[in-house]
Amino acid sequence: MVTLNFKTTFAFKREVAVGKVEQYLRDEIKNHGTICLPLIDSENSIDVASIAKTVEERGASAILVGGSSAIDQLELAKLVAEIKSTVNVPVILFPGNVTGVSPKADAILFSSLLNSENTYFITEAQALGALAVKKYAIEPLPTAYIIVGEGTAAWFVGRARGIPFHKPNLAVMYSLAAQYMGMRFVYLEAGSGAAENVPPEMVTMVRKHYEGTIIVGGGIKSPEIAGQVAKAGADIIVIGTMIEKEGNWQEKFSSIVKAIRMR
Ligand code: 1GP
Repeated sequence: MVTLNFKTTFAFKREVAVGKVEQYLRDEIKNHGTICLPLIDSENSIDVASIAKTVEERGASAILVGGSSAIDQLELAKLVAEIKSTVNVPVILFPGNVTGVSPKADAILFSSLLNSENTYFITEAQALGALAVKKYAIEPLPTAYIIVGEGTAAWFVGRARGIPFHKPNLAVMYSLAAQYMGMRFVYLEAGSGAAENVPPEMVTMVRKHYEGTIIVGGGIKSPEIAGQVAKAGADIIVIGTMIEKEGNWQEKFSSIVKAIRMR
């Protein structure tokens, strides 16, 4: 009887390994080549409902909500609910800490900051947040978060030993390790508002070796750069600061979506 129980458990686990949101993202990537996920920072954004509606109309495949310094959980819950009631695309949490878990979201980038020097950001925050993710039935997307470069909030808060921009082989090593640990997403992060984006050459190298979904973000503001990063092999491009800071961001957002779609 015990053996049977184990078998049942394992079979069940295999079935739920890829959830609805992950499957949806895979389909979107298959249909479009590279997709765009705008990031709405819960601390900085005003008029989130209208931003969410606009990005959805202009081709966002899902919406990320979070930020490395987000600490107000009530505010975050309100924001997620507001976005959920406005758009049909999935709302995915992008937490910088345990405070980034919020009940109404569809999924969460359940991330380990692999190149942090502090174990809190590699396994401890994850352990502290895991039960809440389960309780709220948020789909976890197993993600290796890898910080490239230095000087950004994510780098500072996460105590990262940033991968030098000209050392793509280090990014490959971390990405392969992520794959061997079962992480189906790698997020190459230059940091929000970074002066320099993750170099396309680094993305190309990671693409050559890593078999999961590659997310690239930080400092991507123009269709040209977004197009280069997509062509290099990114599956998902994240755009945050451009939406927050640029006056005519709507047109630019559409151009970015157009530039990265290869199918
Ligand atoms: C930050 O990668 C995201 O975590 C987005 O970066 O704000 O620079 O677009 P930007």
